[in-house]
Parts: sequence; structure tokens; C-alpha cells
Amino acid sequence: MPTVDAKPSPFTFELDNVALLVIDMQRDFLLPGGFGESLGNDVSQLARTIEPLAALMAVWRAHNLPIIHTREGHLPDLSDCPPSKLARGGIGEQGAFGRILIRGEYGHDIVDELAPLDGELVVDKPGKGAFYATDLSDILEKLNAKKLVVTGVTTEVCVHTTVREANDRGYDCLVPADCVGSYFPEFQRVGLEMIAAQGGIFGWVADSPTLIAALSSQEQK
Ligand code: TIU
Repeated sequence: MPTVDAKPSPFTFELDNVALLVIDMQRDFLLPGGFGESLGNDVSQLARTIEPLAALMAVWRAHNLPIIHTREGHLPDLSDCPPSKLARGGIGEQGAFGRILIRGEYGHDIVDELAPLDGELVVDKPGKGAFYATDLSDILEKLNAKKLVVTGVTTEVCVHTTVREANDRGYDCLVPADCVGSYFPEFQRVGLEMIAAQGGIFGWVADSPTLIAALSSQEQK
């Protein structure tokens, strides 16, 4: 059983009960000129997640373990966007990469480096959390996933919302610190601390080389 040195305690999983969630690694959040930057954010803070996440995904794929990608976005007619979200601006407006966070637009899709492979699941979600108004719960049940490795952006928004809800739904979540990113260094630090505090109040935190090493040591047994 792979055992990952993590905070606040070792995180264990079986190869047949784990899934990798890759949250919202979309051009509109990551690329200069996109929605994230238009909100006044420093997108360079997110770029550093791409390389470690690509490495983790490669190992995951080599082990034939499930990867589920998510994308935050809305239907072109915005019928799935709450008025309260719409009122804060941006969504559906013309941006540098097409209509902002609208499904089918260039900016809504995942960055080239982390593009889903054929057969990998992509969950389109209208909210911050990956469970709200999606079939993620059914997908995880079919996969027999009980343990989730949660990655992506942003740490304190869509990653946190998803991890908190997954925890309430009975999933153990491991967050590799180098595979999640925030526009705000302070939120990154505190966001990760919040997860593992109080004995792992809603999850575990490690780094991706440690997780990859745990998977590799499994092979040697
Ligand atoms: N703005 C921000 O930090 N995040 C989002 O709007 N969505 C996600 O986190 N995916």
C-alpha cells in the first residue's frame, strides 16, 4: 500500500481506490491576458504548478490510475450562471481568449501542457466546488475511489471548496502543495495550513515528489 509522508500524518491509499482530480487548469485562469489577470491577479503565481502537475499526471498515467479534469464555466446562454455571480462581471464577456468562462471557448479549455488524454474524464462545473451541479459523485462511485489526490487552481477557491465538500462526503483528500496554486502567496501558505491543521481537519498535505516516490516504491514490492 503506498504510504505518503504527509501532514499531519502519513496518507495511505490502494491503487484500486484512488483518483487524481485536476481542478480548473484553464487558460482563462493561468495565461497572461485571461480572466484571472483581468481580475487584477498575478497569474505568474499559478504557472509554477504546471511542471510538477505534468510530472504527477505522467506517473499517474503510467500506473493506469484515473484522472478527472474539471473546468469552471457556463453554457453560452448563461442559464447555469447564478445572477449573483454574473453581477460581479466578467463571465460571458468577450475576453482575450473568447467569451470568458464559456464552454467551448479557447480560454475555457485546459492549458496545452496538461491537456486531457482521450478517455480521461472532464467534468464541467458551474461553481467553485467540483461536486455542485455535476456528476462527479457518480463518477467516483463507479471508479470505487475513496481517496482523492486534489490538484489545480486556485488553492483557496476551487481546490478548497472541492476538498471541503469531498471531506464531508467521506473522501480522504491529499493535496500536493506544489501542484496547487494561488494568485496570493499568503493564501497559498494559509490555505495549505488550513487543510492539515487540527489533525487534518479536512485533508492531508504533501508534495508531489513524495507522492511519486511512494508510488514508485510500491512497484518494487
Ligand atoms: N478567482 C479565483 O481565485 N478562482 C476562481 O475563480 N476559480 C477557481 O479557483 N477555479
